[in-house]
Amino acid sequence: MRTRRQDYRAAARWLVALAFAGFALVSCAPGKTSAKSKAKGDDIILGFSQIGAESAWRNCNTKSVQDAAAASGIQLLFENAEQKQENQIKAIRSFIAYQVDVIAFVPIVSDGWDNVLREARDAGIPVLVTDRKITTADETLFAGFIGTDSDREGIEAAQFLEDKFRARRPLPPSRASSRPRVGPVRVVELSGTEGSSAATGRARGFRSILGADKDFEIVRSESGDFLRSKGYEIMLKLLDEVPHIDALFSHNDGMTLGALDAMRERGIVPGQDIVIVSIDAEQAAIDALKAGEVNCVIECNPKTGPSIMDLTRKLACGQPIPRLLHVEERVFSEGDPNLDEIPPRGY
Ligand code: GZL
Repeated sequence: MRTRRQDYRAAARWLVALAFAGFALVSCAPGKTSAKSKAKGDDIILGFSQIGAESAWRNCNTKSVQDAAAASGIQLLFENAEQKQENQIKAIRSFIAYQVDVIAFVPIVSDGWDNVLREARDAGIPVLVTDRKITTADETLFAGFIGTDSDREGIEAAQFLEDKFRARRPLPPSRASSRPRVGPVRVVELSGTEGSSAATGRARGFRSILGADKDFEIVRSESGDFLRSKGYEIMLKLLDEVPHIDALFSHNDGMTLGALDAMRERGIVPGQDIVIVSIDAEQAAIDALKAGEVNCVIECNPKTGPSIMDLTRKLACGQPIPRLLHVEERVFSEGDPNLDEIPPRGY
Protein backbone atom coordinates (compact mmCIF):
# COMPACT_ATOMS: atom_id res chain seq x y z
CA MET A 1 0.00 0.00 0.00
CA ARG A 2 1.67 3.28 -1.08
CA THR A 3 1.50 6.21 1.27
CA ARG A 4 0.33 9.66 0.20
CA ARG A 5 4.01 10.80 0.48
CA GLN A 6 5.15 8.11 -1.92
CA ASP A 7 2.40 9.08 -4.37
CA TYR A 8 3.46 12.74 -4.07
CA ARG A 9 7.15 11.89 -4.67
CA ALA A 10 6.34 9.72 -7.64
CA ALA A 11 4.12 12.42 -9.21
CA ALA A 12 6.70 15.17 -8.52
CA ARG A 13 9.45 13.17 -10.11
CA TRP A 14 7.56 12.35 -13.23
CA LEU A 15 6.64 16.01 -13.66
CA VAL A 16 10.31 17.05 -13.43
CA ALA A 17 11.40 14.07 -15.48
CA LEU A 18 9.05 15.28 -18.24
CA ALA A 19 10.67 18.73 -17.97
CA PHE A 20 14.04 17.18 -18.85
CA ALA A 21 14.28 15.62 -22.30
CA GLY A 22 13.19 11.96 -22.52
CA PHE A 23 15.47 9.47 -20.79
CA ALA A 24 15.49 5.72 -20.68
CA LEU A 25 15.56 4.40 -17.16
CA VAL A 26 17.98 1.80 -15.89
CA SER A 27 18.05 -0.37 -12.83
CA CYS A 28 21.08 -1.10 -10.73
CA ALA A 29 23.68 -3.62 -11.82
CA PRO A 30 21.99 -6.46 -13.73
CA GLY A 31 21.02 -9.33 -11.49
CA LYS A 32 21.47 -7.19 -8.40
CA THR A 33 18.55 -5.06 -7.30
CA SER A 34 19.02 -3.24 -4.04
CA ALA A 35 16.28 -2.18 -1.72
CA LYS A 36 16.96 1.32 -3.03
CA SER A 37 16.47 0.49 -6.72
CA LYS A 38 13.36 -1.51 -5.93
CA ALA A 39 11.93 1.37 -3.89
CA LYS A 40 12.67 3.71 -6.78
CA GLY A 41 10.99 1.57 -9.38
CA ASP A 42 14.32 0.50 -10.93
CA ASP A 43 15.53 3.88 -12.17
CA ILE A 44 18.70 5.80 -11.32
CA ILE A 45 18.72 9.59 -11.23
CA LEU A 46 22.02 11.53 -11.13
CA GLY A 47 22.20 15.24 -10.30
CA PHE A 48 25.33 16.76 -11.90
CA SER A 49 26.64 20.30 -11.24
CA GLN A 50 29.14 21.47 -13.88
CA ILE A 51 31.12 24.70 -13.36
CA GLY A 52 30.60 26.31 -16.76
CA ALA A 53 32.02 26.44 -20.31
CA GLU A 54 35.34 28.28 -19.79
CA SER A 55 37.45 26.10 -22.08
CA ALA A 56 37.36 23.49 -24.84
CA TRP A 57 38.40 21.02 -22.13
CA ARG A 58 35.32 21.85 -20.03
CA ASN A 59 32.96 21.55 -22.99
CA CYS A 60 34.40 18.13 -23.79
CA ASN A 61 33.98 17.09 -20.15
CA THR A 62 30.32 18.17 -20.27
CA LYS A 63 29.69 16.26 -23.50
CA SER A 64 31.35 13.17 -22.06
CA VAL A 65 29.04 13.22 -19.03
CA GLN A 66 25.88 13.86 -21.06
CA ASP A 67 26.68 11.24 -23.72
CA ALA A 68 27.60 8.64 -21.11
CA ALA A 69 24.40 9.23 -19.15
CA ALA A 70 22.30 8.81 -22.30
CA ALA A 71 24.23 5.68 -23.30
CA SER A 72 23.84 4.10 -19.86
CA GLY A 73 20.19 5.08 -19.41
CA ILE A 74 20.89 7.04 -16.24
CA GLN A 75 18.51 9.99 -15.92
CA LEU A 76 20.71 13.11 -15.76
CA LEU A 77 19.66 16.37 -14.10
CA PHE A 78 22.44 18.68 -15.39
CA GLU A 79 23.08 22.18 -14.04
CA ASN A 80 25.67 24.67 -15.43
CA ALA A 81 26.90 27.03 -12.66
CA GLU A 82 28.34 29.65 -15.02
CA GLN A 83 31.56 29.86 -12.92
CA LYS A 84 29.76 30.67 -9.65
CA GLN A 85 30.13 28.51 -6.53
CA GLU A 86 26.83 29.80 -5.18
CA ASN A 87 25.07 28.43 -8.26
CA GLN A 88 26.63 25.04 -7.59
CA ILE A 89 25.43 25.09 -3.99
CA LYS A 90 21.90 25.98 -5.18
CA ALA A 91 22.00 23.16 -7.72
CA ILE A 92 23.09 20.62 -5.10
CA ARG A 93 20.26 21.76 -2.84
CA SER A 94 17.79 21.31 -5.69
CA PHE A 95 19.11 17.78 -6.27
CA ILE A 96 18.57 17.04 -2.56
CA ALA A 97 15.02 18.40 -2.73
CA TYR A 98 14.33 16.24 -5.75
CA GLN A 99 15.81 13.26 -3.87
CA VAL A 100 18.13 12.11 -6.66
CA ASP A 101 19.95 8.83 -6.13
CA VAL A 102 23.46 10.28 -6.53
CA ILE A 103 25.00 13.77 -6.72
CA ALA A 104 28.18 14.41 -8.73
CA PHE A 105 29.89 17.77 -9.18
CA VAL A 106 33.04 19.58 -10.27
CA PRO A 107 33.95 21.91 -7.37
CA ILE A 108 35.01 25.19 -9.01
CA VAL A 109 37.14 25.92 -5.94
CA SER A 110 38.31 23.59 -3.17
CA ASP A 111 36.79 25.30 -0.11
CA GLY A 112 33.25 26.06 1.06
CA TRP A 113 31.44 22.76 0.50
CA ASP A 114 31.00 21.30 3.99
CA ASN A 115 27.53 22.70 4.77
CA VAL A 116 25.79 21.66 1.56
CA LEU A 117 27.52 18.27 1.49
CA ARG A 118 26.41 17.72 5.10
CA GLU A 119 22.83 18.32 3.91
CA ALA A 120 23.31 15.73 1.14
CA ARG A 121 24.77 13.21 3.59
CA ASP A 122 21.93 13.77 6.07
CA ALA A 123 19.48 13.23 3.19
CA GLY A 124 21.15 9.89 2.52
CA ILE A 125 22.40 10.90 -0.96
CA PRO A 126 25.96 9.80 -1.86
CA VAL A 127 28.22 12.42 -3.47
CA LEU A 128 30.88 11.83 -6.14
CA VAL A 129 33.48 14.60 -6.57
CA THR A 130 34.82 14.80 -10.15
CA ASP A 131 37.69 16.55 -11.96
CA ARG A 132 38.67 18.99 -9.21
CA LYS A 133 39.10 18.16 -5.51
CA ILE A 134 37.57 19.65 -2.36
CA THR A 135 39.28 20.47 0.91
CA THR A 136 37.40 19.11 3.92
CA ALA A 137 38.24 17.65 7.32
CA ASP A 138 35.16 15.44 7.19
CA GLU A 139 35.77 12.47 4.92
CA THR A 140 32.15 11.30 5.34
CA LEU A 141 30.96 14.20 3.15
CA PHE A 142 31.72 12.46 -0.13
CA ALA A 143 31.98 8.87 -1.34
CA GLY A 144 34.96 9.25 -3.68
CA PHE A 145 36.86 11.32 -6.29
CA ILE A 146 37.59 10.68 -9.96
CA GLY A 147 39.70 13.10 -11.98
CA THR A 148 43.16 14.36 -12.75
CA ASP A 149 46.29 14.44 -10.60
CA SER A 150 47.11 18.15 -10.83
CA ASP A 151 50.28 17.92 -8.73
CA ARG A 152 51.71 15.33 -11.10
CA GLU A 153 50.91 17.54 -14.08
CA GLY A 154 52.93 20.38 -12.48
CA ILE A 155 55.82 18.01 -11.77
CA GLU A 156 55.86 16.81 -15.39
CA ALA A 157 55.95 20.42 -16.60
CA ALA A 158 58.93 21.24 -14.37
CA GLN A 159 60.81 18.10 -15.32
CA PHE A 160 60.41 18.92 -19.00
CA LEU A 161 61.90 22.40 -18.46
CA GLU A 162 64.82 21.00 -16.49
CA ASP A 163 65.60 18.59 -19.32
CA LYS A 164 65.09 21.25 -21.98
CA PHE A 165 67.41 23.85 -20.42
CA ARG A 166 70.08 21.38 -19.38
CA ALA A 167 70.96 21.30 -23.06
CA ARG A 168 70.43 25.02 -23.57
CA ARG A 169 73.33 26.76 -21.90
CA PRO A 170 74.41 29.55 -22.10
CA LEU A 171 70.96 31.15 -22.38
CA PRO A 172 70.25 33.15 -25.52
CA PRO A 173 70.95 36.90 -25.30
CA SER A 174 68.16 38.95 -23.78
CA ARG A 175 66.49 41.71 -25.77
CA ALA A 176 68.12 44.16 -23.36
CA SER A 177 71.67 43.14 -24.26
CA SER A 178 73.41 41.17 -26.99
CA ARG A 179 75.51 39.08 -24.58
CA PRO A 180 74.53 35.45 -23.82
CA ARG A 181 73.16 35.15 -20.28
CA VAL A 182 74.39 32.71 -17.63
CA GLY A 183 71.89 33.50 -14.89
CA PRO A 184 68.85 31.39 -13.89
CA VAL A 185 66.21 30.44 -16.46
CA ARG A 186 63.46 33.05 -16.12
CA VAL A 187 60.02 31.44 -16.02
CA VAL A 188 56.58 33.09 -16.07
CA GLU A 189 53.42 31.20 -15.08
CA LEU A 190 49.84 31.62 -16.29
CA SER A 191 47.85 29.94 -13.52
CA GLY A 192 44.25 28.73 -13.52
CA THR A 193 41.25 29.71 -11.40
CA GLU A 194 42.45 30.89 -8.00
CA GLY A 195 41.48 28.47 -5.23
CA SER A 196 40.80 25.59 -7.61
CA SER A 197 42.58 22.30 -6.91
CA ALA A 198 43.71 22.27 -10.56
CA ALA A 199 45.61 25.55 -10.22
CA THR A 200 46.82 24.88 -6.66
CA GLY A 201 48.07 21.39 -7.50
CA ARG A 202 49.77 22.38 -10.75
CA ALA A 203 51.56 25.29 -9.08
CA ARG A 204 52.55 23.12 -6.09
CA GLY A 205 53.85 20.27 -8.24
CA PHE A 206 55.77 22.71 -10.46
CA ARG A 207 57.45 24.37 -7.47
CA SER A 208 58.23 21.05 -5.77
CA ILE A 209 60.77 20.55 -8.57
CA LEU A 210 61.87 24.02 -9.73
CA GLY A 211 61.65 25.66 -6.32
CA ALA A 212 64.67 23.62 -5.26
CA ASP A 213 66.55 24.21 -8.54
CA LYS A 214 68.83 27.27 -8.34
CA ASP A 215 69.06 27.33 -12.16
CA PHE A 216 65.41 28.42 -12.40
CA GLU A 217 63.54 31.47 -11.21
CA ILE A 218 59.76 31.92 -11.43
CA VAL A 219 59.81 35.66 -12.03
CA ARG A 220 56.04 36.26 -12.38
CA SER A 221 52.85 34.25 -11.83
CA GLU A 222 49.39 35.58 -12.68
CA SER A 223 45.96 33.92 -12.81
CA GLY A 224 44.31 33.83 -16.23
CA ASP A 225 41.31 31.88 -14.83
CA PHE A 226 41.73 29.22 -17.54
CA LEU A 227 40.48 31.75 -20.12
CA ARG A 228 42.08 32.35 -23.55
CA SER A 229 41.24 36.08 -23.44
CA LYS A 230 43.04 36.51 -20.11
CA GLY A 231 46.00 34.47 -21.30
CA TYR A 232 46.41 36.95 -24.16
CA GLU A 233 46.05 40.07 -21.98
CA ILE A 234 48.42 38.84 -19.24
CA MET A 235 51.07 37.64 -21.70
CA LEU A 236 51.08 41.02 -23.47
CA LYS A 237 51.60 42.71 -20.10
CA LEU A 238 54.38 40.30 -19.10
CA LEU A 239 56.19 40.80 -22.41
CA ASP A 240 56.10 44.55 -21.83
CA GLU A 241 57.09 44.41 -18.14
CA VAL A 242 59.54 41.50 -17.74
CA PRO A 243 63.04 42.19 -19.20
CA HIS A 244 63.51 38.67 -20.44
CA ILE A 245 61.38 35.54 -20.39
CA ASP A 246 62.95 32.17 -21.19
CA ALA A 247 59.92 29.93 -20.51
CA LEU A 248 56.15 29.98 -20.00
CA PHE A 249 54.32 27.44 -17.85
CA SER A 250 50.59 27.69 -18.63
CA HIS A 251 47.99 25.79 -16.59
CA ASN A 252 45.76 25.16 -19.60
CA ASP A 253 45.80 25.24 -23.40
CA GLY A 254 43.15 27.94 -23.60
CA MET A 255 45.44 30.45 -21.88
CA THR A 256 48.39 29.16 -23.91
CA LEU A 257 46.60 29.90 -27.19
CA GLY A 258 45.96 33.44 -25.98
CA ALA A 259 49.63 33.78 -24.99
CA LEU A 260 50.73 32.62 -28.46
CA ASP A 261 48.66 35.42 -30.02
CA ALA A 262 50.35 37.93 -27.70
CA MET A 263 53.85 36.65 -28.50
CA ARG A 264 53.26 36.88 -32.24
CA GLU A 265 51.95 40.42 -31.79
CA ARG A 266 55.24 41.36 -30.07
CA GLY A 267 57.45 39.65 -32.67
CA ILE A 268 58.38 36.78 -30.35
CA VAL A 269 58.80 33.33 -31.95
CA PRO A 270 56.86 30.97 -29.63
CA GLY A 271 58.58 27.67 -28.92
CA GLN A 272 61.97 29.17 -29.81
CA ASP A 273 62.42 32.59 -28.15
CA ILE A 274 60.21 31.37 -25.29
CA VAL A 275 59.90 27.68 -24.38
CA ILE A 276 56.27 26.78 -23.66
CA VAL A 277 54.74 24.01 -21.53
CA SER A 278 50.95 23.67 -21.48
CA ILE A 279 48.36 21.36 -19.89
CA ASP A 280 45.17 19.77 -21.30
CA ALA A 281 46.24 18.43 -24.75
CA GLU A 282 43.32 19.88 -26.73
CA GLN A 283 43.70 19.59 -30.50
CA ALA A 284 44.86 23.17 -31.03
CA ALA A 285 47.72 22.67 -28.57
CA ILE A 286 48.78 19.40 -30.19
CA ASP A 287 48.76 21.19 -33.54
CA ALA A 288 50.96 23.96 -32.06
CA LEU A 289 53.30 21.27 -30.67
CA LYS A 290 53.60 19.71 -34.12
CA ALA A 291 54.28 23.19 -35.58
CA GLY A 292 57.06 23.82 -33.02
CA GLU A 293 55.19 26.71 -31.37
CA VAL A 294 54.72 24.79 -28.11
CA ASN A 295 57.41 22.50 -26.68
CA CYS A 296 55.49 20.20 -24.30
CA VAL A 297 51.78 19.39 -23.82
CA ILE A 298 50.64 17.44 -20.76
CA GLU A 299 47.37 15.55 -21.13
CA CYS A 300 44.55 16.21 -18.71
CA ASN A 301 41.76 13.80 -19.63
CA PRO A 302 38.23 15.31 -19.81
CA LYS A 303 36.48 12.15 -21.01
CA THR A 304 35.45 10.79 -17.61
CA GLY A 305 31.71 10.42 -18.40
CA PRO A 306 31.61 6.60 -18.69
CA SER A 307 33.56 6.13 -15.43
CA ILE A 308 31.30 8.62 -13.66
CA MET A 309 28.24 6.58 -14.75
CA ASP A 310 29.81 3.31 -13.57
CA LEU A 311 30.53 4.86 -10.18
CA THR A 312 27.04 6.38 -10.05
CA ARG A 313 25.43 3.01 -10.63
CA LYS A 314 27.51 1.44 -7.87
CA LEU A 315 26.58 4.19 -5.41
CA ALA A 316 22.88 3.98 -6.33
CA CYS A 317 23.01 0.28 -5.59
CA GLY A 318 24.64 0.84 -2.23
CA GLN A 319 28.02 -0.51 -3.34
CA PRO A 320 31.33 1.04 -2.15
CA ILE A 321 33.62 2.89 -4.61
CA PRO A 322 37.34 3.81 -4.43
CA ARG A 323 38.05 7.02 -2.49
CA LEU A 324 40.51 8.28 -5.13
CA LEU A 325 40.66 7.48 -8.87
CA HIS A 326 43.23 9.37 -10.99
CA VAL A 327 42.67 9.00 -14.74
CA GLU A 328 45.47 7.86 -17.08
CA GLU A 329 47.29 10.79 -18.73
CA ARG A 330 50.25 11.15 -21.12
CA VAL A 331 52.96 13.74 -21.85
CA PHE A 332 53.52 14.85 -25.45
CA SER A 333 56.78 16.68 -26.15
CA GLU A 334 58.69 18.07 -29.10
CA GLY A 335 61.10 15.14 -29.03
CA ASP A 336 58.43 12.47 -29.56
CA PRO A 337 59.01 10.49 -32.81
CA ASN A 338 55.33 9.71 -33.28
CA LEU A 339 53.59 13.09 -32.89
CA ASP A 340 51.80 12.54 -36.22
CA GLU A 341 50.22 9.37 -34.84
CA ILE A 342 48.35 11.18 -32.04
CA PRO A 343 44.66 10.42 -32.76
CA PRO A 344 42.21 13.35 -33.07
CA ARG A 345 41.67 14.73 -29.58
CA GLY A 346 37.96 15.45 -29.85
CA TYR A 347 38.28 18.80 -28.01
C1 GZL B 1 41.55 20.35 -14.89
C2 GZL B 1 40.33 21.20 -15.20
C3 GZL B 1 40.75 22.49 -15.83
C4 GZL B 1 41.36 22.36 -17.24
C5 GZL B 1 40.91 23.63 -17.87
O1 GZL B 1 41.23 19.20 -14.17
O2 GZL B 1 39.58 21.45 -14.04
O3 GZL B 1 39.59 23.32 -15.99
O4 GZL B 1 42.76 22.21 -17.24
C6 GZL B 1 39.48 23.69 -17.38
O5 GZL B 1 41.02 23.69 -19.27
O6 GZL B 1 38.93 24.95 -17.57
